[in-house]
Amino acid sequence: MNDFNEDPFHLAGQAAAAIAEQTGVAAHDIALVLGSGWGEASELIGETTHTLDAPTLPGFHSPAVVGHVGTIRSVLTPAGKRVLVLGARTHFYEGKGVRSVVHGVRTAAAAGCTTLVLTNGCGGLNEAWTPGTPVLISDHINLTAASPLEGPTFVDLTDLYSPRLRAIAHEVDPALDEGVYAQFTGPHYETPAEVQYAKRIGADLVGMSTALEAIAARHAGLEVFGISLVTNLAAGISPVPLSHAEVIEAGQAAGPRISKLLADIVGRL
Ligand code: 8IG
Repeated sequence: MNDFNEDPFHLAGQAAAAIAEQTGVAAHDIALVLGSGWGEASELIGETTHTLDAPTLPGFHSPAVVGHVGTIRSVLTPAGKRVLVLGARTHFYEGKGVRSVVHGVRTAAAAGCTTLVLTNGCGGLNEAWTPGTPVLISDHINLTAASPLEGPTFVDLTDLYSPRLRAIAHEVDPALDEGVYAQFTGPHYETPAEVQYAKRIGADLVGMSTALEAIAARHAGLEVFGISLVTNLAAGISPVPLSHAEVIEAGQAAGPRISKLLADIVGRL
């Protein structure tokens, strides 16, 4: 069942070739991964010229979660940039392997992208971040005990989340806070004790994506930008237990505001 018995970079090249062929766009500039709560953001970024069904492309699977979108779009911005919008994130908890998790990122790199924008929905450890608050990712802690890199690939991750791109985001919204994102494996949410552990090791945000993709992106030479939508206070921070319905609801309520924010940021990249 796994397409990844062969070289993952070769498979990404095949997917990129299929994207170029189906869109007629030889090279894209920016890749955008849409996480929970960010689904409508691509409408404001520009004109969608092509919509591809992700699972028809080499190496892509159908998304596992309601609220996640299984399409890949080519969007033309007013500034003339080509954005490859990946709505089909594969999560580590799906058990398809790390190669599957980072296939979209590697495909984007093979499709010519030089910038990667990662978005996600996550839990917040800072009580001031009410559900619906966007937070820039300044760094990450990878708690998956996995890496997308295989063999002696000693990639430097200093400044993984580009200070240059974070400065651009701050120009768009000077009030944006920054935080360290901890990627847990999921699919369960954390226990309150795990949230306290995350806090003590320096995390501000907890989620189930992004870190592995950012590592693969750096290895592929992409400049990385990450932004989280705090859709809930992490377990134990709030007295109320978490529900997936609430997470979706907080994302929907924040939708228009964060879509505009993201479009303004992408418009300046
Ligand atoms: I949305 O509280 C969302 N995703 N690990 N913890 C983790 N992932 C999340 C959370 C959360 N909220």
